[in-house]
Amino acid sequence: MKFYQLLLSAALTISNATFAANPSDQDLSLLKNQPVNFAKVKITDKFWAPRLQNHAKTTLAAGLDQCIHKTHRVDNFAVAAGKKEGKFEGIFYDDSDLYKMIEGAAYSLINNPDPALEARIDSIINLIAAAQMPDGYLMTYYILGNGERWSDMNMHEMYCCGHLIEAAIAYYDATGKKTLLDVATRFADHIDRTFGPGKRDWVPGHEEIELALVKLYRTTGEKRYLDLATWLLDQRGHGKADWSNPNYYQDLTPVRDLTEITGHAVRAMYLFTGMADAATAAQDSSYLPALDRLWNDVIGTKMYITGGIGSSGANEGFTKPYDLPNETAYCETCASVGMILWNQRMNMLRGEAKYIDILERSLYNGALAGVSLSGDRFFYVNPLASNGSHHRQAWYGTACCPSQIARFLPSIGNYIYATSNDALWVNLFIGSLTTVELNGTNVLVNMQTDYPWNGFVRLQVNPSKKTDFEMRIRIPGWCKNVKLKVNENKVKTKIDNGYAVISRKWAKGDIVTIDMDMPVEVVAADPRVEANQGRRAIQRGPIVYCLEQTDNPDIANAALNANTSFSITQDPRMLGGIVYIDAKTASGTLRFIPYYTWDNREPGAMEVWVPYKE
Ligand code: FUB
Ligand code: ZN
Repeated sequence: MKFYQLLLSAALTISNATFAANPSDQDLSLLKNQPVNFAKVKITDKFWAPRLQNHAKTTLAAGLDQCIHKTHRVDNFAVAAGKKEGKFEGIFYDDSDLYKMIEGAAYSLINNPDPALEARIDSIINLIAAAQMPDGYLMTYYILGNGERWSDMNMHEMYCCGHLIEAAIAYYDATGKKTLLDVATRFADHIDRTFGPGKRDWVPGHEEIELALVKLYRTTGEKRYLDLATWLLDQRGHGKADWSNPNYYQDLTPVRDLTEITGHAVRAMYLFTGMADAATAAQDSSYLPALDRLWNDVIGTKMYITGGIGSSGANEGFTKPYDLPNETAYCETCASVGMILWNQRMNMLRGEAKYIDILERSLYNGALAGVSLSGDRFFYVNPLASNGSHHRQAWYGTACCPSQIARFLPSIGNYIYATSNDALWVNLFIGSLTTVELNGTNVLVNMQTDYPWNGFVRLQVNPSKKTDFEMRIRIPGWCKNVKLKVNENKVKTKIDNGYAVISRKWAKGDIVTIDMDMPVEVVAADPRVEANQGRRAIQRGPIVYCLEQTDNPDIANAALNANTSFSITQDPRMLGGIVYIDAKTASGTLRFIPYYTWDNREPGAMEVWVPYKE
C-alpha cells in the first residue's frame, strides 16, 4: 500500500439550502447552482439507505419517546394550553427540541409515509397550537410564568421561533397541513410587530431565526419576513446588547465586516448560513466577502480533521488559531451539521467544489459520529481521543444534538445533486435515483456506487429526449487520480473549480463512470497544532479513521512509522459494514476503524492522531 504524507494546515491545508435551501426562482441571480431537494431523490445505496430506515424506525421513535414520555417537553405545551395541571419543567429552550423532532419526522414522512407517525405529530401540533398566546407569542417557559418575556436577549425566544418555523415548513411540505405553519406565522408576525425599525431593537443571543425567516419568506412570499431577517442580521455589531463578551455571540462587529470566526460554534454556523440565505434571497452580494474571510479562517486554522469545529467546552466554541486539542475537543454534533448547512450555501453561491469537500468531511466524520449504529444513542461532544470514559447517551438535558441528528439525517438527499440552467452538478457520491429538468428536458439519473468504501461510481443518464447539458462532477480534494469514461470511452475533461465538466448531447442509457483511486493516506497536521506534533492520522477517501482499544489492547503504545504498510479489508459484518485498515509495523499490527463507528462496542480508549516515529 502506498504511504502518503499530506501536509495539512491547522488540522488541514485547503487544497486547492435549510436543509432544503429551496431558493425560489427570483433568488437565482447570485446562485451558481441550486440543490435538488431530497424529496426528489431516492437513496438506494448500502451505506445511507439502511441508515435512513433505521432513522425512521429507531431514531425518531427514541426522540419522540424522550419528548413525550421521558421528559416534560410535550407536557410543557399541554400545561401551557391548560390541558394538564403542572408547571414548566426542563431548560428554557426545550421547546426547540420538540420542534426539531417534528421537523425530522416531517422529512422522514416525505420519503417514508407513515400514517401512525403523522397522527402522533398531528396531536402534538394541536397542543402546540393550543398553547399559543392570543398575540402569537409562543415559548412555554415564559407562558408558564418564569419571568417577563423579551427581557433577556440570551433567552432563545427567537431561536425557538426559528426552529418552530423550520418544523412548520417541513410539516407543511410533507403533508400539506397548515396548522403548524399558521402557528409559526403568528409567532413571526408577533416578532415583526414588536421588533424592527422604529420599534424595539433586539440581537438574538442564539442565531437561527434569520435563516428560518428566509425560509418563511420563500414559503409564504411575504417579503416582510426577509426584511426582518436582514434587519436582525444588521442589528449585530452595534453594541445593542449588553453582553460581557459580545464575541461569544458574534456581536462585536457588524456582519459584513467580520474577519474571524469567534465564540459559540453552533451560533456562528447558523449566523453564516442565515447570511448566505439572506444574500441569496435579497440578491445582496455584500454579505459574501465576509463569508469568504470567515470560511478561510475556520478551514485554515480552526477545524479538526473530522470536520468538527469548536475546540473548547468552556464557550462551546472557538479559541485561538491552531488550538485543536484532541481529548478535550468539543466538536459539538450540531456544529458539524452547521458546517454542512453553511458549506452547501457557499457552494451554491460560489460553485466551487472545495465547499463540498468540507461538507463531505463533516458529514462522514464529525456529524455521523453523533449517532450510534443502533440509531438511539447520541454524542453531543465528539473528541478525537478518549481514555475510554466518553460514551453516547440516550438523550441529554440540553438535547440539541439528538434532535439535530433526527432532523438532519432524513434530509441528506439534499446534498447529492444540484442543477443550474444547463448543468447537472454531482456533489456527493451516494447511490440514488433522481429526475431533474435540464434545458426543458426531464433527465433520470441513476447513481450506483459502494462509496465511501470504494471510489468507483457509475452514473446512468436517461433524458426523455436527446439533449445538451453539462455534467459537472466533483473531484474530491482527497482524490489524486481519477479516470472518467463515457460509454466505456475515456474522456478528457476540463476541471473547473474542482469539477470535471463533461459537455455533450446526452442520450438515453449513456453511462458515465468515475473511478477514483482511494489509497490509505497518512496525514500530518500543520506543525502549529501542538497537540498533533509527532502524530499522524489515517484517512481513506472521505473517511477519517481511529484506533479503538477493543481492537488494539496495547493502544497506549501504538505508533506508526515510515515503514508502516497498510492493508484494507471490507467486512460487511463489522460495525454495520466497513472497510477497516490494518497497519503493519515492526512491533505488530494496528487496526483502524472509521472514526464515526467508535464507541459502538465495549468501552475503551480511542485516538485519531497516533504517535509517529520518524
Ligand atoms: O443553546 C441551545 C443549544 O444548546 C446550542 O446550540 C448548543 O450549543 C447548546 O448550548
Ligand atoms: Zn447540539
